[in-house]
Amino acid sequence: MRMNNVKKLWREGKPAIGAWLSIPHCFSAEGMAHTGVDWLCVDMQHGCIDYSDVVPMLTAISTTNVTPFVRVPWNEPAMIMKVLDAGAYGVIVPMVSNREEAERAVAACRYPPTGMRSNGPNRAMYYGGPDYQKHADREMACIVMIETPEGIEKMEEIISTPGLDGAYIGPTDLALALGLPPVMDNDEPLHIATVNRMLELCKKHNVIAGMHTNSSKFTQRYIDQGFQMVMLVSDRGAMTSFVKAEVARLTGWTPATPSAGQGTGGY
Ligand code: 3PY
Ligand code: MG
Repeated sequence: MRMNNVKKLWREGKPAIGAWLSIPHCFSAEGMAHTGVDWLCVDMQHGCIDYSDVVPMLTAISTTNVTPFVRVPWNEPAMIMKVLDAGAYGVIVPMVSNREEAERAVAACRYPPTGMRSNGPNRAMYYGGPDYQKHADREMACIVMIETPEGIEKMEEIISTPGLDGAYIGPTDLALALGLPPVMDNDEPLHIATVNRMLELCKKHNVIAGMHTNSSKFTQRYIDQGFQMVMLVSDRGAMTSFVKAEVARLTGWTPATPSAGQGTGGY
């Protein structure tokens, strides 16, 4: 079976840097797969992406060695199993708040007798290989997001869930859960303290710590701290921030349409 290159990096104690896909197209996914990142995440939660977009996007990513993840819209076993069957090598499950919810996510990623994943790896077998079912439990990464008030309170019971590969922070939901404005690259002392507490618990329980950022500055900070799954930039954020910056450089011209919205945010 094809190895999960990101899990290999983690086993070697190394970080894996990723990018986020919010645009529902195989062409942008393929382009992002050629940028040098270790992993890409197709975002079904906040990206403009449905299941029928996910399949060609995973196919495009599989033209490279980049490891494909999908963030599912919610902690629903049916969708977790469907994206794994389509060839995702890991799932990121949002807003997991307690041990029971974390166990549900893990079980959806593992075949019986360990879990409850149903058999039917249709595209996954072309991508992974004919012995897919034999090794899938070892290669699939199950990552849960900690970003709700209950999840913050019950961080340790989530992180210590048997079979879990990692816990990933959504910084803006985490900020909201802490009563702060939803800022991505966040320097609020309470935010920093909560992030640090999660990192320590991940180290204690031997699971990888993941973090979402919006800049190389914050990506570097979290890698240096010991986070092993760090998200650098989204397709939408990269595209719009680049064009916005280039527009701002022009002189002798006034834009008829002022730029709207956030240029860089990568949810
Ligand atoms: C958050 O910031 O809450 C996220 O989930 C990032 O995608
Ligand atoms: Mg979130």
